[in-house]
Amino acid sequence: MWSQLNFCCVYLIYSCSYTVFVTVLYITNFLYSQSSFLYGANNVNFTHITFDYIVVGSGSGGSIVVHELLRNNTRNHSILLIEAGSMSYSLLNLPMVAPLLQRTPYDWAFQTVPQNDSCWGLQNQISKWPRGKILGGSSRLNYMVYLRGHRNDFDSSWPSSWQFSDFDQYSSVSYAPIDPFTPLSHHLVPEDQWVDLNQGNVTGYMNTPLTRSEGLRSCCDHYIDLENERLTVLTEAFVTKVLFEDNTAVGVEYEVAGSKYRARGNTVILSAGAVMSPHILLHSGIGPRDQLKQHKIPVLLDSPGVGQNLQDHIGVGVDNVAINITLVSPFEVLNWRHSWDFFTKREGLWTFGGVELVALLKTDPSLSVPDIQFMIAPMGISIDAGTGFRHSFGFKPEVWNSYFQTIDGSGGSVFSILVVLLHPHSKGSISLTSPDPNEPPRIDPRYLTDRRDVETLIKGIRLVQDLLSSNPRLQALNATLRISTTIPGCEAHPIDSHPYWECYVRTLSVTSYHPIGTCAIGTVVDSHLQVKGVRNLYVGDASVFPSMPSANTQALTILAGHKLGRHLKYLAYAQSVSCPRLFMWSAKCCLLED
Ligand SMILES: Cc1cc2nc3c(=O)[nH]c(=O)nc-3n(C[C@H](O)[C@H](O)[C@H](O)COP(=O)(O)OP(=O)(O)OC[C@H]3O[C@@H](n4cnc5c(N)ncnc54)[C@H](O)[C@@H]3O)c2cc1C
Ligand SMILES: *[C@@H]1O[C@H](CO)[C@@H](O)[C@H](O)[C@H]1NC(C)=O
Ligand SMILES: *[C@@H]1O[C@H](CO)[C@@H](O)[C@H](O)[C@H]1NC(C)=O
Ligand SMILES: *[C@@H]1O[C@H](CO)[C@@H](O)[C@H](O)[C@H]1NC(C)=O
Ligand SMILES: *[C@@H]1O[C@H](CO)[C@@H](O)[C@H](O)[C@H]1NC(C)=O
Ligand SMILES: *[C@@H]1O[C@H](CO)[C@@H](O)[C@H](O)[C@H]1NC(C)=O
Ligand SMILES: *[C@@H]1O[C@H](CO)[C@@H](O)[C@H](O)[C@H]1NC(C)=O
Ligand SMILES: CC(=O)N[C@H]1CO[C@H](CO)[C@@H](O)[C@@H]1O
Repeated sequence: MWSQLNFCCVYLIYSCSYTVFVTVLYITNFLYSQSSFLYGANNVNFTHITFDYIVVGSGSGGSIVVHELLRNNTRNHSILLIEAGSMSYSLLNLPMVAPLLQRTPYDWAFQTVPQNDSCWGLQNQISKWPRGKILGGSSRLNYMVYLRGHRNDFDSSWPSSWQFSDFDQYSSVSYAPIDPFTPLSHHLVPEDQWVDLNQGNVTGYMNTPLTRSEGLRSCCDHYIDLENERLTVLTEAFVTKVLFEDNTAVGVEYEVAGSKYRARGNTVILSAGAVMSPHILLHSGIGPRDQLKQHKIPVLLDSPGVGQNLQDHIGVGVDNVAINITLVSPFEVLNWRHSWDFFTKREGLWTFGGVELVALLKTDPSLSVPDIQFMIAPMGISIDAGTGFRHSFGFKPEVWNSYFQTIDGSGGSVFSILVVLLHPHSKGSISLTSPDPNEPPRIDPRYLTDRRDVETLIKGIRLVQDLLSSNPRLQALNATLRISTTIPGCEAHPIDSHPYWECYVRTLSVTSYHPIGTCAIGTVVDSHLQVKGVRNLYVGDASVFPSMPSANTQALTILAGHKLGRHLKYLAYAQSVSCPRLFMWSAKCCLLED
């Protein structure tokens, strides 16, 4: 009775605040699109100008490309940045609001095709793929984790010009580990396992490094110098294809409010993300010949790799640990102290991104790179009584009711050690559904189609069990891995058996939002990220990675943006002073450039 009353309160609080917030978002978005979609220009038709660079997409990759092209560039290059979403504004800098942006106009809200070997607990076995549709792209929806991965990630699938040390040489984005937020930080981790994971040569735990500054979200569009007069930013403009003269990219075609326009540029950079960059290439006639022909798109270049090699991180373990204290209570959002802490100290729940601790671990010490990541949150997705997260992931009602909603209404009696598969063997693809670029692409990640991926995730769950059973401070909180006899479809398997965990993994695993690889270095682009087989066209986003980093993907995407921006500057510099080709990438020329 008491717990039902409690549950109703939580439900009411969250559904009301969610509705209010989303209404505000819709109104703001509407006002923005009415007032102007322009920054630094008077119209949306640039027929008579040729820009030096056109950058498509302002996400983690595109923002940093623009930042590099403007930074210390004395040659007055003109840049047109075209973004399909609208401008951002300061409310959205509050880290706490990020999950609420999903399923709003700031989200592309992509979906995969139904999965056969995974997503059994999701409606129609479809995985929802939020992606940012706003200045800043997915860096505005993400949880701000800044992890670089492991030195050995740059294996033989990468060209030798990509090294872990590039992070030190190029990256100018600032980040810092979050201060311990709940007692979990002190209870969970054995002292000898605290490390700085961003050194790239260790395994262990740390308080999550975040791209956050003074309690506010501070990434990637933050680094775009919007006041620079050499930059024109066009928002709410949807790029449909790249324009070519022979094999040379000369501009893009885009749509604003239903009308088609063209812009000319000497160099075109696609930074539309791992879903949309291959989509734009395909609609430009660059892709697997048979697929283009099937959709009656004239073939400019047969490039079989476009859209292939799709990889994503999936994780299992939301709400997986029961505990007998409350770490973050659902009622906490109403606590006036958090607004006080925010306005006076830039601390507290409003500034919290959700992930308090991260770990990189090896299930076998002989591995050259970590194969499992833990993302540890001091709450479960049941905290909002099924008003938000449940729909963002798309859990089936019966799965929600039998696994998540069984947690009593106080909600705080659970937290999450999300076990993430770092290097999936299963690979999928992005492909055309129609000759119309406004139709979203077909996304098939083929999650868990390779058995080895299931085995690794089960080993990861065993690591969670080891952690919980070996740590006296966690035992003092009676922390136990939740094992449910009622997960639909898994009831028949003996509790805690291998088949039980396989069923659990295939039913409850969810995306951790890291699609990559669909315009990979080696097959689609060269080591300088230029599209092979055509001229003056580059890709600068998460789609260029041939393989997964042992980390969340934004740090590596930012690195790709830096490397591409610098390369283009060097190229322009070398052309203008006829720097000897041999020395083009040498430190000397770089110094002259900077
Ligand atoms: C909910 C969520 C949480 C995440 N959490 C983390 C995290 O904590 N840490 C981490 O490292 N990573 C995280 N990620 C992943 C990370 O944000 C992405 O890997 C990264 O932002 C990808 O950058 P990108 O430049 O490839 O694409 P995006 O950032 O998605 O940028 C693509 C941009 O291109 C625009 N665009 C697309 N198509 C067109 C078109 N046709 N015309 C014009 N513009 C177009 C889009 O609107 C968007 O702005 C998260 C992602 C999500 C969605
Ligand atoms: C853009 O401008 C050019 C020339 O000024 C004109 O021919 C063209 O129709 C315009 N496009 C649109 C969609 O208004
Ligand atoms: C760039 O612009 C500035 C001022 O607009 C001008 O003084 C300078 O000569 C220009 N540089 C080049 C290389 O064109
Ligand atoms: C799932 O399996 C069915 C039946 O075997 C098949 O028709 C379908 O194409 C498969 N779906 C995917 C996404 O592989
Ligand atoms: C990891 O690298 C850092 C600096 O790059 C170095 O100081 C440290 O000793 C290395 N640690 C190990 C375990 O190799
Ligand atoms: C400890 O947890 C187990 C399993 O969740 C539960 O059965 C038991 O009652 C708990 N004990 C205490 C003292 O909370
Ligand atoms: C939590 O469980 C432990 C172990 O069962 C018990 O000793 C402790 O008193 C419990 N704490 C609370 C707050 O219930
Ligand atoms: C040589 C030079 O001008 N370097 C500048 C490059 O830009 C950064 C800031 O963007 C300055 O701090 C450097 O001085």
